[in-house]
Amino acid sequence: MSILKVKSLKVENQNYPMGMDCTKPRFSWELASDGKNIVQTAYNLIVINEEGKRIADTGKIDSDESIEVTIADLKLEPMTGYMVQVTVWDNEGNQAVTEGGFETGRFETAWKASWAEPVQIPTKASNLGGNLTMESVLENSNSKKERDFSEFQPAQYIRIPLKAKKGLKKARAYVTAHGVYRLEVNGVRPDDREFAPENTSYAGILQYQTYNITSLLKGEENIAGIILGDGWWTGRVGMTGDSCQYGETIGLLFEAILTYEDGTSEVVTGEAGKSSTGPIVFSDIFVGEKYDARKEMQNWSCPEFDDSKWKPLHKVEYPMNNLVGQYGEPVRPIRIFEPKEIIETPIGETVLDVGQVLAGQLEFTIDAPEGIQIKLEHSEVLDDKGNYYNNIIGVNKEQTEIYITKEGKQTYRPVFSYHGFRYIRISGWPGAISVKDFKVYALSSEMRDISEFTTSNLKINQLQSNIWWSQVSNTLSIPTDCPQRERAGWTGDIMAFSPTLCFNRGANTFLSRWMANVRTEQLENGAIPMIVPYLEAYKAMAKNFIGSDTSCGWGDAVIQVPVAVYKAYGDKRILEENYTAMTRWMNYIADRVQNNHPEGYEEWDDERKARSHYLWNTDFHFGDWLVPSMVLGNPDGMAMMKTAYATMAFVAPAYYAFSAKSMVEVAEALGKTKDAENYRDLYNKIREAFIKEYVHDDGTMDADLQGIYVIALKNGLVSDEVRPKMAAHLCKMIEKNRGCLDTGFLSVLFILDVLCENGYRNEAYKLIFQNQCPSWLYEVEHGATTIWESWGAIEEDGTVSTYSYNHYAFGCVGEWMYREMGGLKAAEPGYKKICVAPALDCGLLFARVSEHTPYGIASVDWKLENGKAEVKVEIPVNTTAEVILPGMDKIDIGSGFYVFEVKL
Ligand code: RAM
Repeated sequence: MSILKVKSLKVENQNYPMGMDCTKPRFSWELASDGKNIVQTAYNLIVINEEGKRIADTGKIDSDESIEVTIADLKLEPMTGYMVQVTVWDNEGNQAVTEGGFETGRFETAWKASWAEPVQIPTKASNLGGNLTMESVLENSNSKKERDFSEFQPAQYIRIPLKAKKGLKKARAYVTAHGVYRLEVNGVRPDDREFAPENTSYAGILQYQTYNITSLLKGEENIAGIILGDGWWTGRVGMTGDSCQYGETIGLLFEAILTYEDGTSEVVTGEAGKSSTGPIVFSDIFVGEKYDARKEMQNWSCPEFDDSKWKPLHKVEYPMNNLVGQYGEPVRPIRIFEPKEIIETPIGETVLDVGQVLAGQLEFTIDAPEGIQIKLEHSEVLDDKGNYYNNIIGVNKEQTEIYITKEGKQTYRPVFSYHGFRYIRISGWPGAISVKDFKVYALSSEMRDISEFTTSNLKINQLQSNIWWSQVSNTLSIPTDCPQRERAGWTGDIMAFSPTLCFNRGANTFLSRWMANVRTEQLENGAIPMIVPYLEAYKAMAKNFIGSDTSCGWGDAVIQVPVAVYKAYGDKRILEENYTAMTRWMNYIADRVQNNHPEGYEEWDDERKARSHYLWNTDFHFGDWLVPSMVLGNPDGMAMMKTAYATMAFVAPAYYAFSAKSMVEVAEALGKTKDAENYRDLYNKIREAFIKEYVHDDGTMDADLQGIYVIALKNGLVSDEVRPKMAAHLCKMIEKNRGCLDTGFLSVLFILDVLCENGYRNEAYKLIFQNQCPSWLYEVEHGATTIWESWGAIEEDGTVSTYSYNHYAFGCVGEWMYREMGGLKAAEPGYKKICVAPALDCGLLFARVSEHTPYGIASVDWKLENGKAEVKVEIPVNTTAEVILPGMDKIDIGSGFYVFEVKL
C-alpha cells in the first residue's frame, strides 16, 4: 500500500499571498507518493475566514484537477485573511490533507487616505528622448565629466504617528507612493522588499503593498516611518535618461487599519505625517545615490524622536483608479555574498571584482573618521589591459554611489538605487581595504527557482549559469533588456526569452503582472508598444528616432509570452485575460497589411496586390535584430540599425504567420473553435503569399541570411518540396560561416530546432558546442558570467566594447538545452503529460535536468558508461509520461521513479 501526501497548497501560485486584488483566486497543490502510477481521483476544498467561519466547501469532487482550481461562487471580503484546506484522494484509496491561506486586498474599498506630499523642490523635467540621435547617445556617454548633481532632489523622510489602544488584534498598513518608498515601524522594517511600489505603467496600474504590522506596534505610541525617493516617477530612467516620466513631485498614499478584539477599528492616514530631508542627499535609480552619514537621524522612525522641526505633509489630488494590490513576488535580495577580490589595476586604481555580472547593490562596512568621501563606480567589464572601463553608454547612467562618512563603524548599502555591474572602482577609501568589508546583494523579483540543468561539460554548465544570472538580473519588477543602460521592458527580448524564463523560475505571476501593463499600454489602434511600460520619453524617442511605436516580433510578445506561460504552467487564465489584446494586435497588423502598401504597389498586377494584403511589407521593424555578421567588429549603434533595415521586409511577414499560427493554438485552448478556424485560414493565406512572393524554387530568398531561412522554416513558410533545399542551403551557409550561427533576436530562438527538425541534428549540436565567435561557448571561453548583448562584445584580441554584458535575449537557447539535451519536455501544457527523450548521443557523458512542474518534480538524469546509458526518470504524481529511448519502443509510464538501461 502506498502513502499519499499533499503539500504546497498555493494561492495564485504563491504561498500565503497578502493583499491581492484577485476575487477569483486559483488554488494549486502537489501530491507525493511512494507508489507508482498514482493519480488524484477527487478533491475537496474548504475556505474558512478569519472569524473561523466556513465560507466555501466544494464537497468531494471527482476530478484529477490539482492546479489552477477555482471555486464557483466563492465570495471573498476585502482585507480579510482566509485559511484554505484541501483533501485529496488517489487511485489507491489514500486520502491526505493540507492547508494554506491568503489575505485579500482592498478590492473596491475606497481609500480614507488621500495622496500626501512633503514640502519639496520639484524635479526638473527633461526631454532627451525627443532629441535623441545615436550620435548624441555616444557623445554624451564619452564625456563623463564630474557632475555636481545639484539638480537632483533629496529623499524625504516621513513620520506618521500610529496610536494604538489596548486589545489590538490586527494591524495592516496599505501603502504606495509616487516614487519609491521604504516602510519602517518603530525602527523595524516589516519586510525586506525593495523598490516598492515597483515599476509599472503608473498611469494605468500603480500597486499598493499590504504589510502586517501587528507585532511591530508596541504600546500606545508608535511611528510609521517612510523614506521616499525618486524611483521611476521623477528619476532619470531608460535609454534616454529622462526624468519626470510621471510627475515632478514625489508623494505618499498611506492607510493603516487597526482592528481591536472588541470588533472596533481605527484608520490612520498619511496626511497626518510630517517630513524632513535626511542623509540621502539624492537617490536616483540609475545614476546612483549620494549619502551623507553625518546627517543621519538616530531613531527617526521611533516615537521618542523629536520631530518638532519637521514640516506637515499636504494633501494633493490624484486619480485613484490606477491603484491595485501588488500581484506577484516583490523585489528582494536573492543572493548575498562576499566579492571575489580586490585588484590594483595597471594604472593603479582600486577595483573590486565581485566575480559575477549581476544587478544589485554593494554594501560596505568601514570604521572611519568623519567627513571622508568614498566613491563607488560600477561597470561590467575591464578593458583589455585590465583597467576599469565604463561600458555603459548614454546620459544619466553614472551608476555611482557617493558616501560621506560619519565617525566610527558604519555600514551602508544604497536605499533607492541599483546597478548592473561586476566591477566597482573605489576611490577615497581610507586605510586598508579587504573583500571582508563588502557584501554583494543580487536583487530580483523573488520568483522560485524551479529547474536544474547540469552536464558533464563544464562550459555548457557555465552557459547555464550565465543564462540564470542574466535572467535574474533582468527580472527586477518587469522583464528588461539589460540592468544598466536601459532597464526597459523591451517586448521583443521577453518574447524570445519567456520559454527559458518559465522553465527556470516560477514566472507566472511575474509575467501575468507584466501582461497587465502590456494591456494598459496597448495603443488605441491595437499596436503593442516596443517597450512596456511605454514611457513618454520612449514615445518621443520612437517618434523622432524610429518613426514607429511597434515592430514585428516585439509586439508579438502579447501572444508569445502568454503562450509560454500557458505551456509551462498550464495557466489558461493568462490566455483568457489577454485574448482581446491579442486579437486587437492581430487586427492591427491586418489593418496595416490591407491598407498600407509598399513602394511600387500601384504597378503590380491584381494577383500580386491581393497577395500583398497578407504580407506585412511596410512599416519599421527591428527585424532579425543584431545579426552577428553585421555588427561584429562594428560596435556602433548605426551597425545595429543596419540589421533592422536588412531584414525587416522578410521578418515582418514571417512573424505575422508565426502569430497567426500561435493564435490557432490559443483559440483552441480557449475553446473558441470559430476563431481558431479563422486564424488557421489566415495563416494559410499568409503562408501561400509568402512562398509566392519571397521563396525561390531553389530554396533561397533575396535576403540571403541564415536568420531569414530559420524563421521561414520554423513557420512552415516553404513548400514541402522546396523545404529540403532551403534547409540544405541554410546548412551550407553555416558551414561557410566557419560553422557559426549568424542569427539575430528573432531567429536564434528557432535555429537549433529548425536544424533538428530538418534532419541536421549534428549541425545543431555543432552550434551549441561551437567556441568560435559568434557562439554561446565563445562568450563562456572569454570569461562571460552572463549572456552578452552582442556575441563579440569582447573581441578575439581582447578589445572590449560598449555593449551590454547582461542581455538575456540570446540566452533563449536554455529552453532547447533542457528539452533536447536533457530530454525533458512538456507534452501537454503544465507537464500534465511529459515526454522524456534525452539526447544520449549529443556528445555529453551525463546530463541531469529537473523541473519543479506545477505537479511536482520531474527529472531526467542520464549517464553513459561502458557502452551503456542509464536513464533515471522521475515523474510526479497525477501526471504521465512517454519515454523515447534509442532502440526501444515508446514506453508509457505513470508517476514514480524509473531506471532504464539502453545499450548503445
Ligand atoms: C536595444 C535594447 C533591446 C532591443 C532593442 C531593439 O537598445 O537593448 O535589447 O530589444 O534595442
